[in-house]
Amino acid sequence: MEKDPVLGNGGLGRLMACFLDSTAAMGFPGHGNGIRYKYGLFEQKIVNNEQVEVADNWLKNGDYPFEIRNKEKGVVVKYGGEVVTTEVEGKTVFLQKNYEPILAVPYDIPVQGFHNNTVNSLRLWSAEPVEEFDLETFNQGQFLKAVQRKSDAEAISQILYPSDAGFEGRLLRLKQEYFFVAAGLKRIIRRYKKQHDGSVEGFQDHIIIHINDTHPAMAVPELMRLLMDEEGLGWDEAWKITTETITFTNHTVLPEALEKWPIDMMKKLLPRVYQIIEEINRRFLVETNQKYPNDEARNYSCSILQDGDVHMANLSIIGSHSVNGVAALHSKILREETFRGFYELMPEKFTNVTNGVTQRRFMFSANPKLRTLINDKIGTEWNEACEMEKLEQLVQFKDDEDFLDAMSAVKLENKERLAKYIEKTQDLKINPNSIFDIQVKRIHEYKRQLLNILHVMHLYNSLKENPDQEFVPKTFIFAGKSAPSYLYAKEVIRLINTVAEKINSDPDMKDRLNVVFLPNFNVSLAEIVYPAAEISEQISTAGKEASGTGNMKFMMNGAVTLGTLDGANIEILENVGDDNMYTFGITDKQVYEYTHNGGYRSFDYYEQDERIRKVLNQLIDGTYGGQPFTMIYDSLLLHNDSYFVLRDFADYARAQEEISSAYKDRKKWQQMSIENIAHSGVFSSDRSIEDYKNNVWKIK
Ligand code: 8GP
Repeated sequence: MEKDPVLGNGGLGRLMACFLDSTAAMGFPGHGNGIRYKYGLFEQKIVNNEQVEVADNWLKNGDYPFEIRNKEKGVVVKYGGEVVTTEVEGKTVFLQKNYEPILAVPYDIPVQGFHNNTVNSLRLWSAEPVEEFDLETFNQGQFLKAVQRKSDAEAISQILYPSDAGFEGRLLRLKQEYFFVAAGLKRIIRRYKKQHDGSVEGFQDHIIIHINDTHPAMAVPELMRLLMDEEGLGWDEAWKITTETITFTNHTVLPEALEKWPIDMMKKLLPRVYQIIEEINRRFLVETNQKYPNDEARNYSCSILQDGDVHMANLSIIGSHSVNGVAALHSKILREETFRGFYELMPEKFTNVTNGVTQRRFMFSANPKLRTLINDKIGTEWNEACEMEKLEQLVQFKDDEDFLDAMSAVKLENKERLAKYIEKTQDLKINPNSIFDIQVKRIHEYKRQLLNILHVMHLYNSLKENPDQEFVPKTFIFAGKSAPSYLYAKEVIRLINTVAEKINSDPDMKDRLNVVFLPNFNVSLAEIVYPAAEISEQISTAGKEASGTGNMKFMMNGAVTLGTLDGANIEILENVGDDNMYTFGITDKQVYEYTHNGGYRSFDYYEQDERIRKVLNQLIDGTYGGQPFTMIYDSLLLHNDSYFVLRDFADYARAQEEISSAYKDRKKWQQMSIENIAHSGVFSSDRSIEDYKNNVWKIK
């Protein structure tokens, strides 16, 4: 009954929820650390076809039923002030003075395993003033100032920044990042010492701290600080423990998402941490320049400090012993492009762990009828023991007509469930016998929802021009949020909803072509969306989507992927074969070539392809009424279409046509669906966690 806690933006946060689930299911002691945001990601409403953001007051009833507040485990986090050094027994000691103390209070949410006795935890930190009211200030009659302190403290865990793939360079964000890192590390060390006679010796043999993207990258200097300033270790000892403890995953290659903080900001907010960063960098550069004196330029490209900024990915790589991407192609791009300089210096650090998702939520729980049907056929072991690779046995029933019919019937029921939801929430009746073609994910130019909707506009044109054509009915379903400040993505949402309004109200389109935008995509909605899908749209510009995880959720529910050769789509293709997936579009190499050496002219595609010309003109000629979509039109023509939407349009339309004709052969379609389910086992997050265990964390 409770609201979904929406404490992340998209795939990055959801992946961690899956990983916590798998870690517990496999019986490993793995715990999460994060922030108990008072307001999670905004709730999305659609008003006049546009996204409107409403505050997500998920704690409005006071608390979350599954959390346990542990005030006695609170930790003080220190901001600002200055560092003073003194000599104590011949040793230099660093002290932070005149700082602002904030109390971090943990709320623990149990993470249960599956049919085992493991209960791990997700620890979310909430910021509070060290004292409710600063008595001294209060007694002096400065009531407002006292209250101000309280709200300044609470501001730290007030709200989740809503940008999925952009860097938020604000002071409050930097405070947030340090907040949960400092508090989390302090508790880990305290607990370790309690279990090891008050000493940190051997820490790295028992503890792994995994940096999930760079938001917790401050773990590197902060662990150094704790080990040196609070535990009295020397630099070399502390560095050995730190680097042997920390591992790092990168989740994106988009340059605008790579975090870099102004040195001045960092220095002021975290003076001691910044000193340590400087020293880490100095030593790194000395060492690499000595080892590779002829490669100074390359060595400098790996510097943590560049042009007045602290580069958090560089800090994470230098401070950890393992660096991985989240799908084979992504890890390759990290080695060859994004972190090439580092790869040349330390190739042994780099590895890949392809993402996965928890089948327990996205299949067992979301699609119980499918689970039961499969149990009847291959027994319950795959399900009870979570051995997803056993699903491969399904392939032998590919010609079992009764089984195919039963699978079809389950899919239809799931489609009807979604259709009912749409009717209830949008007062729109859609045809449950149409192809459910679904794209759900954050709205971003590189994910190319635009390509999808431009193609829908083309289908509409074609049906209007030639109403008697044979046409396999299709329902295109979209969902996803845009960052509130990402105006372009918001225009794409407006376009989708505007096109939907026009098509859905055209009686000629009834039961033939419909478009739906489902507001406020979240896990609860996802649970009824994935099981109902027949086509999974994974159409990002090649090289841009690190992995994608929705692609896996669709696949295990029997949807067929329509995708570019990007992220984990490539591995889906390797597993199902090209008879069971529709691929299209240019490759990451071609994208690289165009981006670095030119040769692409979007206008050529506008001139030469009548379908494109027509839909682009309709963006601005009033066909869809209201405000013209000038920003989109200009980006595609004037600014040469950075994400190659027009370049891939014809091939995408070709793939869509193939899908329509394949759908007519219901048996063949059902067989494709079974092949997808049967080969989805490797995309379980249990497999990802197994890979982390063996190749990254190296734990027994
Ligand atoms: C996302 C990737 O975009 C997605 O392909 C991948 O499946 C997911 O991570 C899980 O690995 N990355 C991010 O959301 C991301 O890097 N966000 C940070 C920049 C804010």
